[in-house]
Amino acid sequence: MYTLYGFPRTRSVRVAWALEELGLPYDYKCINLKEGEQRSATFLALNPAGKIPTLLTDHGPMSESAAIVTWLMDKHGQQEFTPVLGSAERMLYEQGMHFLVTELEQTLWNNEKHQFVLPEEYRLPKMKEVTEYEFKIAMKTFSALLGDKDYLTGNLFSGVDIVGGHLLSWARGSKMEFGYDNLKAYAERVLSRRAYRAAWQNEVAHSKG
Ligand SMILES: N[C@@H](CCC(=O)N[C@@H](CS)C(=O)NCC(=O)O)C(=O)O
Repeated sequence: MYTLYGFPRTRSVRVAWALEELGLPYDYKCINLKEGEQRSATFLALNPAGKIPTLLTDHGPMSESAAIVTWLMDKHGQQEFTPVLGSAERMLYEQGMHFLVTELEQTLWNNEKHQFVLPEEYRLPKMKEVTEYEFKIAMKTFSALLGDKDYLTGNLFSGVDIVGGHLLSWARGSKMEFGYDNLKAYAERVLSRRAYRAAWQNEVAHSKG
């Protein structure tokens, strides 16, 4: 059984969501980021970066949320949640995943880093304006990549939509508006999935215990 180290309202929901979609049971261990538990020696032994999500697998600990989602889907999802390697859909999957984590995510992440994540002496007030500008450009690309498809690779929901859906929910939480009708409909479609709600609720429930 997998063990997922996470904390509510973070990227760990991506991994919990993938596990829920796949119907895999997992142990959830809350690493309280507010109390600095990610910097404990025990946790650093699992992930030297001191970050969640971290997934304990039969092959050892794995980090990087987007990679974990793809690995889990490839291993357990067969063709349901992950397009076949080398297929046209897999091309769209890889393109979408890399765009999301290297282009779109960075605008949201830098926006937060310069407001409350970085030590105060490294925060640049101008970055809010810069990241909002870059966010708009990235959303234009996201809307174009989705086009009139239901999901990023076509008709089937896959791991890349977990990351895409999570980023749209993150954008809403950061009050970053996106005015594209196809993205609004996509956000509803993806974020209304049972597995997403279950993952979210499970993380919140464990953080209180
Ligand atoms: N690229 C990594 C980013 C992981 C990351 O930055 N996680 C944050 C929570 S969303 C974290 O653990 N922060 C704690 C810290 O940096 O001290 C991923 O996608 O997994």
